[in-house]
Amino acid sequence: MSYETILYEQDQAVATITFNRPESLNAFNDQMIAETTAALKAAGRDDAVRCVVLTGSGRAFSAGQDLKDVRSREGQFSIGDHLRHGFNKLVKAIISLEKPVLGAINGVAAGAGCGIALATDMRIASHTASFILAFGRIGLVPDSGASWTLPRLVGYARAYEMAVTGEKITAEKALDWGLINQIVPSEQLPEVVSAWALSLASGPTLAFGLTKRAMYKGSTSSLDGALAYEAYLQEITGRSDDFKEGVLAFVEKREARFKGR
Ligand code: LHQ
Repeated sequence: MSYETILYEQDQAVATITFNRPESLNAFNDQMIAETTAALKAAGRDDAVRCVVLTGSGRAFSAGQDLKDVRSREGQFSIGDHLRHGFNKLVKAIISLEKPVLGAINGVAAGAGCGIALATDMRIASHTASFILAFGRIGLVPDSGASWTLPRLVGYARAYEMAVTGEKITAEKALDWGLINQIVPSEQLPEVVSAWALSLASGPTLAFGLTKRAMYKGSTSSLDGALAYEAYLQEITGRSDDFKEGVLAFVEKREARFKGR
């Protein structure tokens, strides 16, 4: 499939999706929302892909919704429908993708761009990255899942502070608050993200994918519910080739060679 607003590249078992509207700081128009969602689904269906990286071209990760586009459609546009048919599907495509999704946060992530960054499983940020919950600045509530992900990551008070101040959270503060996993100098971001992604892609992909499911479900269930769901999922991973290989590699005192199934 060919895309116009994103780049889709595959290196070994890692697919990288790059938002590619740098002139507007990778703001999302309808086409970029649809293409990103389609690319995530394609990566999900492709057994040769075992890790997905999301990043932006130029100096931003993404400045969120393309506000110039919104302005040009004033009066003919339902924001609720736009979310239901657009960003909500994109965010769900990240979260339901049963493979690790790494955010390579190369610059500012604002509004829906911040929501999308927070939907990734791990975030490696350049020292120039920042996070802005810009919605309140234009009279909106957080969307793209940010009202759900952000308080879980940083706690209610910090999440609410970010929402009502619209303040820019620097990479250092984001690390301190638990919004990101690591900061690297910007010139090293591609290399560090690639090392992470290749390492995740050589892991037991079935288990890594189901870990994501377990954690999301666990965050909204009772302890009993979580224990039952773990037992259910472990029955599945326990029958996998990767489990057999993992145990054998342990006994033989060597590195496991996982196939992802
Ligand atoms: C942009 C944008 C942008 C278009 C920079 N759009 N061009 C969902 C459903 C429906 C409706 C509404 O919203 C949503 C969800 C949301 O995402 S709401 C939040 C939308 N995003 C924002 O409010 C952030 C707007 N951008 C900014 O505040 C700044 O651009 C940041 C802080 C991200 C970066 O500031 P600077 O580094 O100073 O860059 P800049 O402002 O000079 O931007 C560079 C260019 O990018 C500029 O174009 P120009 O032609 O003047 O050079 C901007 O107009 C354009 N741009 N964000 N969201």
